[in-house]
Amino acid sequence: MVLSGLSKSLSSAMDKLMGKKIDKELILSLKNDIFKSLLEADIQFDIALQMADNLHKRALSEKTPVGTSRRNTMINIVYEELTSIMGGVQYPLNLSKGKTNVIMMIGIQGSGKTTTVGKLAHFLKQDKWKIGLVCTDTWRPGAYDQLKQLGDRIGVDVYGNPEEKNAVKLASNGIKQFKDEKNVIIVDTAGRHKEETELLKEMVKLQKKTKPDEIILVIDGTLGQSAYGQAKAFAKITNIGSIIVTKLDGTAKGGGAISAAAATSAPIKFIGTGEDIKDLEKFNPKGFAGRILGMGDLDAIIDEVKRAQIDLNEDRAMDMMKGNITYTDMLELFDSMNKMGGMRNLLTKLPGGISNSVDDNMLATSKDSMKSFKSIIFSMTKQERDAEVKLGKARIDRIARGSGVTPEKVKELINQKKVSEQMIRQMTKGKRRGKKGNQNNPLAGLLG
Ligand SMILES: Nc1nc2c(ncn2[C@@H]2O[C@H](COP(=O)(O)OP(=O)(O)OP(=O)(O)O)[C@@H](O)[C@H]2O)c(=O)[nH]1
Ligand SMILES: [Mg+2]
Repeated sequence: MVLSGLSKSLSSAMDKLMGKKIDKELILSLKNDIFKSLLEADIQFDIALQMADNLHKRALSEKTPVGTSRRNTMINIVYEELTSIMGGVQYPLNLSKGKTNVIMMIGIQGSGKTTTVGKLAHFLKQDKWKIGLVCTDTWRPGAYDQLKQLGDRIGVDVYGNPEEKNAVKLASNGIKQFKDEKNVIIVDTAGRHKEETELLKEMVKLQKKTKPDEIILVIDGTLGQSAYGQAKAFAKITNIGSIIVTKLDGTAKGGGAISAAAATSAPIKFIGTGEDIKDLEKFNPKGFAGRILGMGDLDAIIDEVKRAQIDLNEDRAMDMMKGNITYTDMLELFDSMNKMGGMRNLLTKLPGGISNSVDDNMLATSKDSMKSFKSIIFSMTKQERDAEVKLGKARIDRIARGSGVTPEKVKELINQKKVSEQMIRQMTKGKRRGKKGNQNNPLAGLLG
């Protein structure tokens, strides 16, 4: 598995959270363990430090939402921070239908450019793109033959001319040849040169001439920390749109190249995981972080924390239990009803088994009512939304005009807030006396 070392050391760091009280000391030791694991995987020092610090701060300050455990909240924080250093979200290639897209592949010698051109062509061909490959490498012996062989294997046309020694000419001739019949042209460039500055100059010229829609920097995943300087050098002179990290199969140093992406502010879009044409994977930071954390039940844990976060934190829950609901709470309620399978889910977050006292018929929600209620709440001032402010006739009329409803509808909402507060008070009182809450209470009012 890619980055298996990091995976192992992070998992054993997380194991320490099992069955222990998660206090300041444990959080500090988790932070230190994770920082060490990141450095061992060759993640760049500043990035590792930043992640460890963020993690530490969040672990100390973030409350555990009702409905999940402290341990799961910690796991979620580690997962989110790891995802963030991997680039956060997945980005697609910058290709448009109805035009000829030009991709230029750059990187130093042996990084895996030519192999990756073949892999990418194979990948895009499966998505029905018509592809042409252009060899502009005038330095590597047999460069054209290498690309031609790859093209033949996957059934893709290749342009090149081993006699021509001008890379820019090769690029423009190749693009000319393919521009009418192909919709993706991938330009392979040289990696070796007389010296590195000459190579970089050639890339600048090629970029000017070919005006690529996307420049992809190929970074060798086995490089470790030195990938950072290399990525920076290319980023300085060319407009890098994305990164492909190669050779992530069987290297413990992959973190170096992965964190090098930060030097270019371009996202990693693919990773190379073997020599075969099929060994190219779309890079999805969330999935990748998940695999590194390598916990079988990770998805379920993250899902549980997300659901709990959307709903209530402990303080709000306790306040609501006393029957203090704000209009902002009602907004959240409406949203969570939309997103997360409704009221029942929200009520299960309240302590005391309140949800058992609620009849399913009461939970049927009118979407129209909810929509009007939301726009009414949006027309209120922040203070009206968040604090106990009595709404007089003038304000009711103003809010009704602002939200395009009748004043009666505003009064309906005000009434429903009162009714819901009473209902919660009754239910919690009932619970405290060991009785069941009032079955006929007017929760249905709140729910439209
Ligand atoms: N294991 C593994 N090997 C790879 C991967 N990608 C490329 N290689 C190997 O790396 C070596 C160099 O690959 P090339 O594609 O020729 O590299 P290049 O960047 O085009 O090299 P130059 O044209 O000389 O600059 C080859 O032996 C490839 O098989 C990968 O993802 N995994
Ligand atoms: Mg090559």
